[in-house]
Amino acid sequence: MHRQAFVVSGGAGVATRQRLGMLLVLALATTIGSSCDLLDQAGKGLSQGFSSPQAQNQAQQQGSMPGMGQPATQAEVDALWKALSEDDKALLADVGIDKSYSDGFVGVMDAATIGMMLDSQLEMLRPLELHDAGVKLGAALGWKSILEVAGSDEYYVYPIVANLDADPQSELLLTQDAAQILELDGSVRLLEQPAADYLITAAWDMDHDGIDELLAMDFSSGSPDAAAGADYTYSTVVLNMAGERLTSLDGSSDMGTLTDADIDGDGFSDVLLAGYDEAGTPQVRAYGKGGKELWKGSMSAVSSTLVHGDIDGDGMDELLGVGSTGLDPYSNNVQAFGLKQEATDIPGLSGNPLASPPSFCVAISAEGPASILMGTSLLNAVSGERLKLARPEGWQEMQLGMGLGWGSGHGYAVIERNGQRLLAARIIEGLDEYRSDTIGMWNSAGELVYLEFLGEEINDLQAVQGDSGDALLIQTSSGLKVSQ
Ligand SMILES: [Ca+2]
Ligand SMILES: [Ca+2]
Ligand SMILES: [Ca+2]
Repeated sequence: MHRQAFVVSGGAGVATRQRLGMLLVLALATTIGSSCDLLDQAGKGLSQGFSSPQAQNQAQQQGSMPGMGQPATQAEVDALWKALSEDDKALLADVGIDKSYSDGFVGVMDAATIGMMLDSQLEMLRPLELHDAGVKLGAALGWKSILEVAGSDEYYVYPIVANLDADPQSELLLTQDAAQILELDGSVRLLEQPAADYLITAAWDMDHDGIDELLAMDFSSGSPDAAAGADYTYSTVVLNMAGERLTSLDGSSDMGTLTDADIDGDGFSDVLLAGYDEAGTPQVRAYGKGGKELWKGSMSAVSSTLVHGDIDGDGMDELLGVGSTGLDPYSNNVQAFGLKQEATDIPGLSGNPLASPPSFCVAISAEGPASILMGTSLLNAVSGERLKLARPEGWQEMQLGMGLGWGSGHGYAVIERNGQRLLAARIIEGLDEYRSDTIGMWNSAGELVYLEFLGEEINDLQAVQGDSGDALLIQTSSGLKVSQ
């Protein structure tokens, strides 16, 4: 596993390496499937590249689909390389791509695909023009840097927001080779090391004493499981802070773990494991106090973020998903699932072919149900009414993006500030852009009440409990910062 380096970050090369890293993620994502959640929601950085319409048109005009055409000749590769500007060649050289590297594709791949690869590399490598930094609307939050990272180490910071001790402030659990606890003041201590066969994946207060226990994958439990499409599945165990095993949970977590849904409405968060049953069918299981199984649903989660919230106002959270018969998560069969209410249609969403996939549930009003964030609108699932979130002045289009980091946040949070509940999100100007340097906040009327251009790109954003109430945690290319 990668070793994390807690050192001061080193200057200008960082942004370039970040986008190169994103490119690798992009290449992986496009291999897996061009309609996955990340691609739809993360903007240009992930939606362009091998699968972009322009790229495909280009490929079709030349009579070949990517990777499917006649292998390129030396003359074709020479021409591609000759067409590059000297600046572009220098950018490529920085990441080890030179003429001889391109020559390696002669006879291997068609010219259109090689051209697209170079183009998408360059797209990532060219410097981003960020907005002029500053707070444009609302009283400045102010940011305290609590962790600085160097280079590609940003991709390995995986902060799990938890409460691991007696004080009410959040701690961040950083799990790499060794688990470390990062306090919001920036101090770090080591977690008492659980057995080496465990990988901590989440924190959850199983016994309702206000202090989280730890969820971990038990690698010693691995078993061949061809039906699930994976080589191995691992059981999920609950550990105390001393690393001792308290119990194990039956469900698998291959498709995600959620620890902030209250499925039974008892006021405490339950844990949801989204994975597969023995027959390979997508399944979600919910566990409450003491690890007792509360609910089991055969469904495919609609997205990797496991969208959930009390959308009907009955005090119990629903999970938004597609029934197990819905093979395509975007088949617009999104329904609400939950305790005693499996597969309930959502007005304005279920069966609506024009509806955006749900990305987050927002409990922003003092009363009533949580709204569902779809695109840049909030859907009231009871009335079917949609509320459009206001755009920053002068912006023609806006995307609310899920986090690009490998962290557990989603690029959204609901926080209380000056007695008002607000939706906070990482936002991107335009539909074809990916510069993620902006934070916006909206009130329950959909009015934009805060706008800040951070001066660097934001990978992820989530809520934490700070010294004086709710705060925002952001993950940028240089590390972690907390609002003051
Ligand atoms: Ca506890
Ligand atoms: Ca509960
Ligand atoms: Ca409910």
